[in-house]
Amino acid sequence: MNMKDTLLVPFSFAIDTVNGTLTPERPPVQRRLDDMKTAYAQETSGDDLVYEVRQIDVPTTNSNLLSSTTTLYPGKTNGEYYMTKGHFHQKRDRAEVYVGLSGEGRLLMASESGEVVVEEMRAGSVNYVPGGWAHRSVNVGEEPLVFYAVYIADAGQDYLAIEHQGGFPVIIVEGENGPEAVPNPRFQQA
Ligand code: PAN
Ligand code: ZN
Repeated sequence: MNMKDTLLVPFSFAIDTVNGTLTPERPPVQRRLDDMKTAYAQETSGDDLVYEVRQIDVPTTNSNLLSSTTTLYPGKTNGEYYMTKGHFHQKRDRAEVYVGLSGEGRLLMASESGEVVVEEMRAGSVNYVPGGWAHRSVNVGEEPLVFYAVYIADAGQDYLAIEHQGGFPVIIVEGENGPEAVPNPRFQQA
């Protein structure tokens, strides 16, 4: 590789760990209930803001690392906690690291053959998402869940595969002893 063609100038950002904003500012991508009508076990709608993603752009090559903050607001729709859409990476083998900054959440991970792993997210948690695992984060607390994600920049996001199988194998609902993972009635193994 000719480094002269690919040499980037180093740069730095500061993260506000309570609300996920970046300095210098990056415009957020916003997802509202209306953008995720079919993501939940029961169809939902409304203009409530569910989450915001602020991305630090780099060239989307496999020699760069893309990173972003996600601010996932607290709330529930039909008993299900607010969550991200969730995706496999378009390039299935691309891994990702999530670093929890504030709030309380769960990270749902599911393989293409339907295996499920649920991990906790909070300030200081580090979750490793290996290639081949779809991932969705869920806010189970009363404050915004804020985390920083870093992944190989050519990964891409495949949302359709998750939609086609009716979501993840489990959903996170409020149980008697707090948040619990229960089977997703809409899930159909691909
Ligand atoms: C994250 C997610 C972010 C939003 O940066 O993209 O939390 O979730 P959705 O992309 O599922 O809407 C990530 O996993 N990037 O690959
Ligand atoms: Zn991802």
